[in-house]
Amino acid sequence: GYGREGRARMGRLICISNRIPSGPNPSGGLVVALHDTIKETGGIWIGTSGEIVDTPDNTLHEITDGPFRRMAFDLTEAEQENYYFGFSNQVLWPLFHGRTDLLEIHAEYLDSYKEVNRRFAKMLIEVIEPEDRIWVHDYHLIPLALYLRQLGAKNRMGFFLHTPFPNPITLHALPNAEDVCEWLANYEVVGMQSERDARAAIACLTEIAGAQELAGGFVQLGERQCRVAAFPIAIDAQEFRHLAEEQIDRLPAGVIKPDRQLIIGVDRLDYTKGVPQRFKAFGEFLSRHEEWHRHVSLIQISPPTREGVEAYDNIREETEHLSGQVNGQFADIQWAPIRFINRPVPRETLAGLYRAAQIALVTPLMDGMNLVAKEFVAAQNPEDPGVLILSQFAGAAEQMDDALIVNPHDIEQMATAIMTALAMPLQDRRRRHEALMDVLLTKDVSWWSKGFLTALG
Ligand code: GDG
Repeated sequence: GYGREGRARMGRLICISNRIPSGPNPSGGLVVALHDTIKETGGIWIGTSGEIVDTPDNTLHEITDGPFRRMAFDLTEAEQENYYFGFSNQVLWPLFHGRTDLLEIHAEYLDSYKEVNRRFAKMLIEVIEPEDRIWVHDYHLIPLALYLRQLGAKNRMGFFLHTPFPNPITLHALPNAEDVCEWLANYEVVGMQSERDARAAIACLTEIAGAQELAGGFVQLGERQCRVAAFPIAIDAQEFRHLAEEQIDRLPAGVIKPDRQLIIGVDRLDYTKGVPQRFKAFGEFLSRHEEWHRHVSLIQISPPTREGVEAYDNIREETEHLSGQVNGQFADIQWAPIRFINRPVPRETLAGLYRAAQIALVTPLMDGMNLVAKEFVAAQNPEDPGVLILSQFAGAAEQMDDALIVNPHDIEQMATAIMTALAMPLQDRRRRHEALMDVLLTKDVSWWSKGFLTALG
């Protein structure tokens, strides 16, 4: 091998993400998708531990509990600040979602981002073997392949981006836009959530880095050739449907009320998710339709994330203000139109709520995929399904065109869509649900991981 791991085994899958899946029983879509392949190939999941230390690690440590092998390293306080909250979440996250107005460009953020990726590569090279396939996840770790190659790694390496990828004009807002292209070109496979993002990545590679576009999504940059393609991430729809069936009867009393329709929104409290626009649209709907007062309410579940970052504090204030405003304008002693919940809800409850709801509002301004859209559809009762209102800017819209597709910037159109959904005849709801469910069952999470791993070879 490259390192001290000993005898080379055949083709382990080494899965790499910023945070390793935590706890003795890690869950979540990605874990479900990759768990089996990791186990079967004797693979490892490697990433940061979530612990903060004073002196940086120089070797990966084993996480001993759990169903598959995991290794981790700890970040220092400064790395957490600059690599994670800084470059990853105040540069790349807003940039990739088209929010150049929120960019915080600072040299120390970029330096730390590169440094953490370099340090990670040095620790990895000790662990990986020539036959291993390496699958790197998400925007925190884009340069990893380049740094591993600089240390001599010749492995097949794939990268999957969970967020959108910007067009060249937007990427140019980054002083080192060209580096990002070069980083990407060091993978054999660059996976995007949607065709939109795959096209954008190819445009950036050619226009910014001067790469040559070849047939079949292949791109040549200097010595390197990589394939850029869309691999839309998915859920285990079957499992989620069962969970929802079982959980709808276990919802706390009072959640479902006769004579009251339920609209649901579920999003990490993030400025990309379009929650302010959603609240405004619901307010607009209520001001148009007095006959619906007391007969419909919106539950918005928004657990806080990335707290302490200014843009996140601001979105929290803005959404609290707007929900207060709508409630102030329309509530009476029996009814408040919006229930805005700023804490995480257990996954089981979420599944039950989706099934209890007549409408889901999934209206991000920009989103890589959006799994809430898929979970809502999977949770529905096929005999009497609810209606998905979906932003055209969610990657999910490419696959889910039987939803009611809306422009989240167009408040009036969204208000109209709420009315359309509430009035939609059963037959129409069934037809749309069937078509959507068909996509979810054929293109499920194992279809997704197999697709990527096949491309990786
Ligand atoms: C990124 C990309 C891409 C939310 N609140 C609670 C809760 N959730 C769960 C949802 C869903 C997940 O979190 C959110 O996934 P999304 O896909 O909607 O959005 P991001 O978090 O932004 O994810 C996105 C995704 O990566 C995967 O590639 O689709 O585009 O931005 O599963 O159900 N779960 C629980 N309580 C909550 O309060 N238990």
